Amino acid sequence: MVNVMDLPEEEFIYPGTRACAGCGMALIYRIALKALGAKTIVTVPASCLTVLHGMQGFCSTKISVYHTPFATTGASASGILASLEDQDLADEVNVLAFAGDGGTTDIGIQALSGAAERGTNFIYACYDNEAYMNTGVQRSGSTPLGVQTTTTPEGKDVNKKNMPKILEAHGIPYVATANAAYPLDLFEKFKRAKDISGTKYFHILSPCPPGWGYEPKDTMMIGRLANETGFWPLYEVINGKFEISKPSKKYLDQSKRKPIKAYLEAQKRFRSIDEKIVHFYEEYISKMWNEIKGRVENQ
Ligand SMILES: Cc1ncc(C[n+]2csc(CCOP(=O)(O)OP(=O)(O)O)c2C)c(N)n1
Ligand code: SF4
Ligand SMILES: [Mg+2]
Repeated sequence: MVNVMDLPEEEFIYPGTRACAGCGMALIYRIALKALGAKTIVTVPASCLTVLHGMQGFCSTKISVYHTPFATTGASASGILASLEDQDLADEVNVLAFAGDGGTTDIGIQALSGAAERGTNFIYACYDNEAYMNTGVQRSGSTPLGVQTTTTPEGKDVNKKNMPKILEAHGIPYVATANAAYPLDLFEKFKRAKDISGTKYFHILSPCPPGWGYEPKDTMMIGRLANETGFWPLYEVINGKFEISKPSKKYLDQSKRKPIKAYLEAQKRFRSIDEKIVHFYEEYISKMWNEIKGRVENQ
């Protein structure tokens, strides 16, 4: 396990971006770039990450960033890689696609699925703030049950789709979940993915103060609660082998998990939920962890 002293001092994001205070996505991006280093080209669809990069003529990162239309992230990564291969540079330069949950689970899923099916040698990272935040908090396919958004004012009536599982079903060599509140785990996973050939997929919980309804100072607390309640298990699937990550390991024991209410009540987006939805989450978490237990025990 890496410790904080192992993180490179070099920053690839300049100070003073246009992201909100306490943005989980900005932290995820900063740590991922530290793991991948300067020889990285990023492709980004419309999202809060576009806004972080700044207006035409400015860029808040030291590395090259390509802004691609919403639906095309996987296809643009394939194109960037083909160009690098043509120049014999593909072994030296990492291709990184970085997209929000709307851009991944909804509008970009087709291009991503195609790139994964072709075995494109790149990393695709979805930062999941569980709604379309940049355009004012509309529901996405990754918004959880009961969440109030501008398009679900009474709370979303279905739960989020399981994107890591969908990517796992493509048979790619690396799938990982991560969480902005566990930057060292995130760093280690990006380092590992960098050395694996083929399509690597990350699904990263990205707390968002304005969209989720909590104070910017609480981003780490909220992210940690997602892990501690069992809502967001951290794991890797490497060449089909399932591995629970260290920060989540102890939650294999149900008695160690905090009640899901602690997570739900800390965020205004869940303010309209009733006991039925709380019960749904208890069952959802229990079922998810039984499946994880089965996978851990059957390796
Ligand atoms: C084809 C197309 N449709 C809609 C938009 C408007 N749009 C820009 S960003 C965005 C939200 C993106 O949501 P997500 O991918 O979850 O990223 P986040 O904003 O949450 O970071 C939308 C709908 C667009 N730019 N292009
Ligand atoms: S709206 Fe949320 S995801 Fe977007 S920049 Fe602000 S904190 Fe980050
Ligand atoms: Mg989003």
